[in-house]
Amino acid sequence: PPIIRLADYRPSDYLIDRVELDVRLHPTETRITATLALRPNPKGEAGAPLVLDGDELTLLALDLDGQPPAPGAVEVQPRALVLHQPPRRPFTLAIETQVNPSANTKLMGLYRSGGVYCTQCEADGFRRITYFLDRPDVMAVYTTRIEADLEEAPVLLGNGNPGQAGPAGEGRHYAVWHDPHPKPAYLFALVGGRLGRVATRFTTMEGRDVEIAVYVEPGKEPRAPYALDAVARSMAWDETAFGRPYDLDVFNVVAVSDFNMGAMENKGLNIFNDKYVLASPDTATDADYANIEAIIAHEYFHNWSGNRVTCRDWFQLCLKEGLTVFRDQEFSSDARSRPVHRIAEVRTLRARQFPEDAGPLAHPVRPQAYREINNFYTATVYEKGAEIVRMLRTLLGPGAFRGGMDRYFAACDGTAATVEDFLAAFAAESGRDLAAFARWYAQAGTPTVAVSGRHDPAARTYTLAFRQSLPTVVTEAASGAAPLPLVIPVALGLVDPGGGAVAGRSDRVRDGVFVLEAEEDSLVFTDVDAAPVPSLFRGFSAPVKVAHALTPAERLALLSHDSDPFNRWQAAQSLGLEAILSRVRAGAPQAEEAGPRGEALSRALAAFLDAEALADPAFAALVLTLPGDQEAAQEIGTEVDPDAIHRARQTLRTHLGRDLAARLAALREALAEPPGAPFSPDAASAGRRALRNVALDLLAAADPGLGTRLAVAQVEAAATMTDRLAALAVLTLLPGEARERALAGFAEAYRDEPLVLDKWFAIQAAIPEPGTVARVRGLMEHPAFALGNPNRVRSLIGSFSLNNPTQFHRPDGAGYDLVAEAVRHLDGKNPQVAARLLTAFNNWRMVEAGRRQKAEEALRAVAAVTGLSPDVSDIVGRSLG
Ligand code: DPP
Ligand code: ZN
Repeated sequence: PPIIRLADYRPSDYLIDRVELDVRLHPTETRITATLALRPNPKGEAGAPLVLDGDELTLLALDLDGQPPAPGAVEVQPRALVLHQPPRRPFTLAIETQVNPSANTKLMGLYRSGGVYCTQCEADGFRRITYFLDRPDVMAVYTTRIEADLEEAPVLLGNGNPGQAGPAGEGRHYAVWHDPHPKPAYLFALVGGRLGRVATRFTTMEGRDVEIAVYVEPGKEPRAPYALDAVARSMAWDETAFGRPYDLDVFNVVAVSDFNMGAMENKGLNIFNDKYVLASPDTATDADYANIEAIIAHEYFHNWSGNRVTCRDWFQLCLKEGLTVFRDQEFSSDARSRPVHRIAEVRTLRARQFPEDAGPLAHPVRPQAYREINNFYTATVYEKGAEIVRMLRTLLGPGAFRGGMDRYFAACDGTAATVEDFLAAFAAESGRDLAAFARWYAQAGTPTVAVSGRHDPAARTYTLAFRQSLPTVVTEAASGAAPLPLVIPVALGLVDPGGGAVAGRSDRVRDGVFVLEAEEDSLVFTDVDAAPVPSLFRGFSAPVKVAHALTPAERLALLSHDSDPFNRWQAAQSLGLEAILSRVRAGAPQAEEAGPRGEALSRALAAFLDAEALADPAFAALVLTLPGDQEAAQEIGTEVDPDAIHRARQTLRTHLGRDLAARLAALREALAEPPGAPFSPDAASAGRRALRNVALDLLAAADPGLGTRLAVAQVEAAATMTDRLAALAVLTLLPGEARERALAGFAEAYRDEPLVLDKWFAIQAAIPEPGTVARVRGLMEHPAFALGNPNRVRSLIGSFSLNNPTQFHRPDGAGYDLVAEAVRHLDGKNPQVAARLLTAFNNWRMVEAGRRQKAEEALRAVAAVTGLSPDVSDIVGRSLG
């Protein structure tokens, strides 16, 4: 596919003010009449041909101002409809197209999922419904008439507010929807089908009475109230936190079972992957509840950050996604525990965004070029994009940040905006020059900040020296230019190793934040009597790697005495990571010893558990969880041996499990749920379950016999899916008959629950044993598996490639071959999901030479396939590039 560059952006030559759609739904022959009110764009080129985007459309009829266009004036191309010499005044085009929703396996445009008609138009699916100027800076007011067979599709939903509805003859009926807010085509949606419904009402701060409804597969209504309530809570929160009210009379959410993404923020009609709507204690884990809440909030918040203010072009994707992730993170932090949520955010960033930023798919938060925009819905755009907004708030303070947000919404409401527009609002509000800060959007790669501290007892000063170093990232999507220093907010404090108070002061630290703007800088604290331990990047105040050599004793001081919960957790993580790395670097497996860092960690965790495990179980569960294999691999960076990392981490787990056994067993007792206790998905209850299950996991690592007995008992007696699945996951690490029996029993119990079987697929795919490749191949033949369903594919193949480093990176290449083969099969059906799967190869250059060669062979085999989709060919090209 050709490359598209930000620098080449030009306004559209034509604009569309109004769209009237008449959609006659039919399983294989859906007909769409689009009546478009067009006019030349004063900012475009006068007299240019009108080029409407189209993809896999059958054109049935075309009228220009009520007449067939002159012969030769129209050209139908494979991916466009061209009108030569269009009128130089406003004009109307009426276009009739036909599509086949049942054959649409790409799940872009109009398709059928479990018999329900639905749409997905972001980024460029609307052109698969009708010919259109399918770009986000063309915004129109839509009126949609939907007609369908009454039996097949009694529910008909569109964007905006409902209008007329009624019978349409021959067993058919219709409904009209009108959306008064101008929007880009990617926010268009319609739904038709047989659906169950739950509903509630919400009155906005402006007094608008809104009906909120969640539509699900009939019979699944009892699993919808949690999502419904999350919508109402999101509406209330956006009013309080950002002053943003809802702006239509209805807000509809529809759950479908075949969906490429998590969910989609179509105006007034959010369409969701049912995985992120349906919840019951017996089918959804605590993590599912948290995700549902977060994604409902995310899509709802897009109504302002994305819909009312949309993006000028797809390079600005972070403008809506990074900002909206930040907003949903804040919502979840308010609804749950802020420190615990912050740790979860950072774990995601490190597990997904840091590796992306370190490999061939690295790109700036605002990429400079792309070939396939669907491949840029990435951890960098979303998660690093959110971190940039968070840094802006840290730098400006909450007052100026909120003021800047208000200005942004006021200035850009109803427009298609840019990152520059966003920053301009904060610059105007705060009076600050944000030009250097803007580099965060343009420079790819994870910065490293090296820090060293020096205490001068005579002068009673403590000096911290900082140095930032930035990788030069040369990829297609990045500029490749030498990086310039970033503006890095460093939230920090000094901690007394004994737990006392430190009096030190520096006038360059404001509200606990020092701003590092130059490549090198240093900071002097006065009145410091004894050498303190610096607590740096509190709350993870910037998305950087910190190079700061601390002794185990200093890390322990932070774990025990820091006032910042994030850095307390970080201290335990760092100790764990150093313990893993020192074992890996030592090479020989040194029997079962944990090494000095492992010993230190054990002692620290014992003290921690004694002092406060029960005070905040969710936090304690995170402190007890070692950094993952992938994080250790990132730290090593080159010639990685995934087996060595895995062994080192397992040994450390075993060691911790042994040292802490009595405490862990006592915790399980103390946290046991009384029989018959009512279920609550709230953060406190989830935290107790999490700590109980982390305890089980470590106990099982230390004593497989005991672990098997406890886990089998828990699988059988569990009152929640959280407990049942956690025990089953523990069992998957303990080879033997008990495991296979438990897996078979689980499959039998949930045979009619595809979303639960997804969890069953996922944990089996993650089993770190050589038999797993064959197991996964076997599961691909399971009746519940379907290559056409993205959730199934992600659960089985995605989990294998992302959660099973030793088997994906098998030395014989069988893991790579499995994934590459799945990508090839899937590409003909669903290129977007195929391309996403292939990104698992992102860090292939990091592994040792033997594996590297196998990975390259697998990638080259994909690249050699003729007729690859643009999606997969883009990923494979950049991965090998
Ligand atoms: N539906 C995706 C999201 O909300 C893309 N907009 O992030
Ligand atoms: Zn989003």
